[in-house]
Amino acid sequence: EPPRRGLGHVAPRHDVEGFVGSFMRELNYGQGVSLTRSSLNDRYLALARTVRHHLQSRWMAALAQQADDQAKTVCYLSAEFLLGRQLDNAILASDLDDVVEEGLGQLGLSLSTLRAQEIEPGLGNGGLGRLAACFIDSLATMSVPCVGYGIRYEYGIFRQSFEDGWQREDTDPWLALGNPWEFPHPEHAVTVNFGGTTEHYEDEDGATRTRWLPDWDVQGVPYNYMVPGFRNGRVNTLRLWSAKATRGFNLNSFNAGDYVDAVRAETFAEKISMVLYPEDSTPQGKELRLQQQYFFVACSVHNFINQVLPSDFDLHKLPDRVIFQLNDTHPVIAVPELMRVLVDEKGFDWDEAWTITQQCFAYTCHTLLPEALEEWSIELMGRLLPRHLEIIRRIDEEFRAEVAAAFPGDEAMPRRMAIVGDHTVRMAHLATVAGSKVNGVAELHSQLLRDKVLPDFSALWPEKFTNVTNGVTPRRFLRLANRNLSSLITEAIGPGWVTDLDRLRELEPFADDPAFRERFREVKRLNKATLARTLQSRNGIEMPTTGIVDIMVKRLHEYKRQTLKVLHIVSLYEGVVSGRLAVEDVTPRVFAFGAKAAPGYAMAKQIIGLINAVGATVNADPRLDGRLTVVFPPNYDVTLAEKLIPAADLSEQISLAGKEASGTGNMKLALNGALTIGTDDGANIEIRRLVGDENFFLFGLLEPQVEELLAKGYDPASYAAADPRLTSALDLIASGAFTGGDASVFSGLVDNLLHHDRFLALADFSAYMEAQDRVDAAYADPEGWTRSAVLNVARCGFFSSDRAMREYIDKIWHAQPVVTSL
Ligand code: 26W
Repeated sequence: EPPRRGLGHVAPRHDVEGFVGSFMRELNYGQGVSLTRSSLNDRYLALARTVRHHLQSRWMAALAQQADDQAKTVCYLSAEFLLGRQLDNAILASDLDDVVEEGLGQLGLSLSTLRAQEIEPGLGNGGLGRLAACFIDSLATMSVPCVGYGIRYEYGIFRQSFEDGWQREDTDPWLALGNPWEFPHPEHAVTVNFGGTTEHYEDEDGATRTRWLPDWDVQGVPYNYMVPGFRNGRVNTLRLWSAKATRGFNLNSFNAGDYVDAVRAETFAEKISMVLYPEDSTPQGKELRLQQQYFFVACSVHNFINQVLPSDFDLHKLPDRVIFQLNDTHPVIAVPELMRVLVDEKGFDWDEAWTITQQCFAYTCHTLLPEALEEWSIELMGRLLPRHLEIIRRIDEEFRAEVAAAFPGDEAMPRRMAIVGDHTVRMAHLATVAGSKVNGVAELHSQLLRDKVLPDFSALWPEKFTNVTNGVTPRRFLRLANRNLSSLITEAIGPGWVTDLDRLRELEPFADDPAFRERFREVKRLNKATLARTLQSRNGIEMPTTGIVDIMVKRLHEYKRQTLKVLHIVSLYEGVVSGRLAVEDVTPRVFAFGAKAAPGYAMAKQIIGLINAVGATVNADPRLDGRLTVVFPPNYDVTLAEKLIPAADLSEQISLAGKEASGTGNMKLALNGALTIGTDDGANIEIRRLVGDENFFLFGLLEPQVEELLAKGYDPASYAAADPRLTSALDLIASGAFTGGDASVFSGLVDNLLHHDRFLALADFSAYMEAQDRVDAAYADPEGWTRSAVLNVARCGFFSSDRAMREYIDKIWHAQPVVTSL
């Protein structure tokens, strides 16, 4: 390829010789070491920088073009982006696989050794953060202008280890060895204000206006990340903000003579982006978290308006050029922030600003748990963001007047719908009032959102509510994570599926081809062997590679019901030990778990302790003849997911119906040829409809039945009494059989199940056991099982995040793809 000096940059050479030269220059002059003296980390960094050149050159072209064209940009505001490792995705996107493999080979280096050196950016908790990463991947691949905006946490999600089976948390110093994927731009730092008071004043035209007199500030320094499309020449930007003390801040204290105070001020300011909050369902109402939220949102709004848009841009036309998508309520403070900028800083009338603001936002809700809906105390909001609280109050007053007019005589309605409650600001209400659209993340979730979570709002504005079922990126979770299956698919139907996942349908006829099925089984065998090697070297875990690989990977939460899975395992164990089951009749299985518990969630940590205790006992008991194995590798993350998912035969999606908003692990597993055992919940419903009842193991109460049971009074002990297997399993746990005879360790957990069981695990136990019998029966017929597995792959194209993005574009954003000239 010739250099393209006309664009102001030189494209790197896309051949082996060019790669080797560039790699050696990075090693020698970037890292300052010779090949012979270089460490593994030196080599990884040199490789990463060599690969990134190929994206950078596209990136510069994309940025130059973005400034020229008038396209609408999607600003995806998210407190979390759970990206996973970058190297392989960058190599894939720039079509460098062969060049890198060959080039490193010439130097006597191996790609697999170097890629293992990368520490993944764990800047998210789970589903919501990973979804954001999938969405920006799809938008880049579809050439839609998008900027992802978030926080560059210095410490991502904690590192989990087990001590005697109990979770221990350590910090995640992911930046310690250098990060070749980010580009800091301190010259574009944004000042963010906090605290203080507001005052009214008269402007030149005699109008009364308000200004904010803050009493402290920090700087947000942007760090840009490349978000490459799949071989389409498009590279979008993810802009993560890092907090720095402002110079003025330090100087004031310094002049006052207190040097130590000045240094303290610095750490105070920089604390804002220090650490990701590890709760993913129960907001803690912590001041620092509100600071984080306002910090990144204020930086992002400012950046888009003042640094991305042309300087002469007429802000009346803002809705033509931007949509701010709110990833749950975490960035909702952006709503009063945009109002403040338009009204206080740009001199807009209130009504005019509100009309614009409402068109610029849309809100995605990711939960159904009432305790997960964020509310901030009025006192805290007033102390930290006094002007924003005023703005929220005015929005609230006008909104309540609108409600009163729409429902005359109904006095309870405006009170129920209020944004500002007695003591708190309800962020979901603010998001719903401000957003042009509100969406849930799977069909059932969107319906329950309308009917149960925000019924008054959907009565007032039925057309505001919509559904977009989640999706996952086929690049990372099929093409990269499962190269064996990808090759088999491509051999059968060509490579087009990578960007057009519906084409997996063309695999359907192969489900009836015995030779194809045998090759499909060979892929699973290889993937299981790879997983076993990974677990061995990562944790010294011994994993058998025969039998059903039965996987449950997701955050630890009672509603997701890892306990139900444990009760199944304990029941099988108890059955064999008591003689109720003949060991020869037990289908060999590996039960694999991956799950982190929020550090403050005591019951979740108990459940982790229980899984490990049961695992230790079951794995060591010779009476089981090695047929049941529990593996629970610590620190489940995106990197481990990419190894577990391709090896799975069975996908456990067993949340209580009506509680899991969507799930996305369920999609990744089905797409990789695992069969699902699942409840009628979240996206499971859509998976089952697509793959067909006969290729899905459904069990459990339906959502309306859950409601009914709870309404008439749920007595978990009666379910335990009604199923002797359940009685025995609970008794065995309570007896101390898994804790060296100490009955006290899990007594709280068992009591909770027998007397509270908020998520109806006992009510669904018998149905779950019966479904697991169906699984065993199906697995006994390898041809039938493989046929179902192939059909799962063939029929899950719908769950591509490309499709999800198309729906957001059509229903919510009305944005257009932009053609990047290569
Ligand atoms: C601490 C407050 C809090 C509350 C909720 C933090 C984070 C959350 C998230 C909304 C939790 C979350 O990740 N939800 C998951 O979002 C996925 C993507 O839409 C869904 O697939 C999961 O079902 C949902 O649990």
